[in-house]
Amino acid sequence: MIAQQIWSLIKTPEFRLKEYFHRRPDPKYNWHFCSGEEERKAEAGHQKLEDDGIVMLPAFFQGEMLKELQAAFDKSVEDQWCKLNPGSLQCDEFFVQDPVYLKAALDPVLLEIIGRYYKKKFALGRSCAQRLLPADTGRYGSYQWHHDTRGRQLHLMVLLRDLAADGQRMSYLTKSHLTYYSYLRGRGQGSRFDTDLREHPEYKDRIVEVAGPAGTVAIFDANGLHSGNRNNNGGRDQITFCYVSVRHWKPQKFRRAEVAALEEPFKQVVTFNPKHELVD
Ligand SMILES: O=C(O)CCC(=O)C(=O)O
Ligand SMILES: [Fe+2]
Repeated sequence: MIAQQIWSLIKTPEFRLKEYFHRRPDPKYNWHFCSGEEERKAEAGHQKLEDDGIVMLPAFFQGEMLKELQAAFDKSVEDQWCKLNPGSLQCDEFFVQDPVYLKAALDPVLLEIIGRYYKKKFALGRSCAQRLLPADTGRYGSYQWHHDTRGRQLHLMVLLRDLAADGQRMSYLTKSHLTYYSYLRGRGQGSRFDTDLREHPEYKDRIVEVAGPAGTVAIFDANGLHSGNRNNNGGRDQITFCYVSVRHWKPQKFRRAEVAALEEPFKQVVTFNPKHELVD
């Protein structure tokens, strides 16, 4: 433990410096994804995200778009049992399965909020479609209070079915996105914060539940503390898009023709990921 603490003392300034540069806006970046009424909606959403580390957009996707997302999702997760997470189905490579996923991930209002937050280039760095079935209550993996140890990074969660505030929702501690945790607290067990939350019952008033009607969107900075919840109160159908601006890229496959049809700066939200792959 002493060795780890010494290592943390050495490493923390280096990581803080990296994070300082990561957070610096790029004055040349042009992130304008929409205008008029849409831009005003995005402006309000961005302000909330900046203040709280999370913005909830209830029933953001509706009508045909929501139905298409639900139908594509049902197919993507079918039989995709996840070994790491009991009682769940998961699919990580869905952009090639149905164009509706890229349409949702590149929604102009959502990208405008994200662009205003990063103020520099970003792209889809990881994505996941996940169905949680009712399960025993348990605290493990992402179902404990944690931050994602990637510094400032935005995740966008789309709820595809109604989700109750005491169901298998994700909880987020507002205003915790501004804290920069030491190297030690960003590693392994150290990055789990269940004890901190137990020791501070007053934090309860700051918790936002990612719940609501089907089509609800939450955008949150995964540097802030958040926790999934497993329980028996219904399931959860959700798509998560992670928008990355530095380092934490995962390979992502997209349809060449769909990407070719995109205009800047939308195209960049695919191609700025150095690990993106275009397939026919
Ligand atoms: O699915 C959840 O409830 C947790 C999600 C999470 O930890 C994340 O997106 O970083
Ligand atoms: Fe997380």
